[in-house]
Amino acid sequence: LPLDERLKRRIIDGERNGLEADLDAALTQRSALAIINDTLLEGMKVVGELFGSGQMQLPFVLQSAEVMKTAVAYLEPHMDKADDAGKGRIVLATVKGDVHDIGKNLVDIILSNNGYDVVNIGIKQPISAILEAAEQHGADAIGMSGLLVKSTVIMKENLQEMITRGVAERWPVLLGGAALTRAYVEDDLRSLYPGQVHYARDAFEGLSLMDRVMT
Ligand code: B1M
Repeated sequence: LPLDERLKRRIIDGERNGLEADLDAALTQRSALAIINDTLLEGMKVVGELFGSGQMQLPFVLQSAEVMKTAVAYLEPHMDKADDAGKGRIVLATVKGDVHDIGKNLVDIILSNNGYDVVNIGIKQPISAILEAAEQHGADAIGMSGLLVKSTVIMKENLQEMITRGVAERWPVLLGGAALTRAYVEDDLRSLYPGQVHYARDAFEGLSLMDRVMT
């Protein structure tokens, strides 16, 4: 198989033997980010389709996710880093009940490499823990990730809780994850939330939103 196909297959098959050598070879041709976006994420997309249609079982999805994580960790040091540190601080979490963190961790990498201080508090985080971290670390914004349809409901509840606690206008909120839609965030959630709430389709939109809310 050509290198690019082979790397994609490694994600789909959850095969990590020889992964580093293939990544090294790919790095001589393309940037780390291009490898992630154009190849590895394409592999994850196929995994999602196979799982969704019942052609792949959960343990294999987990293996694919592990190879994806290994690959991203291997590529991370090769990514471009901006010199402009200290642009602002964001608390990042996957919401309560949701374990998906590959997307959240990519957002962490992209923001960290572009001058933001990211406090990544992990998966399955209830709103109380998110707000506590935001308070404790003096965050400028809050980012919530969630991939399950259920998580989109949790995000709405989280915003409601922020209203109840009187902190809706304190932190701009960025939301992302595969089950969300722009319309849900920008129409439904915005209509009930007095503070800033933004939808990020991917990590780069997350970055441009952070640049926007920090100016
Ligand atoms: Co799960 N899973 N999973 N899974 N899984 C999905 C999400 C699913 C769509 C698969 C499917 O059915 N086709 C489906 C959800 C269905 C639904 O809710 N309607 C699903 C399911 C059902 C489940 C379980 C319930 C399965 C089960 O147990 N029976 C279970 C849930 C457990 C739980 O959370 N309580 C489960 C478990 C798992 C694994 C543990 C095996 C594994 C996760 C491993 C891990 O993350 N550590 C896993 C995986 C890998 C997937 C798929 C295949 C891939 C997800 C992924 O990493 N994509 C996924 C299929 C899919 O998404 N279509 C699926 C790559 C990643 C880079 O994309 O996270 O979307 P994503 O991030 C993007 C953007 O969304 C955005 O930026 C990123 C790109 O730049 N973004 C943000 C994300 N967060 C952001 C935050 C921001 C800004 C942008 O600012 C704050």
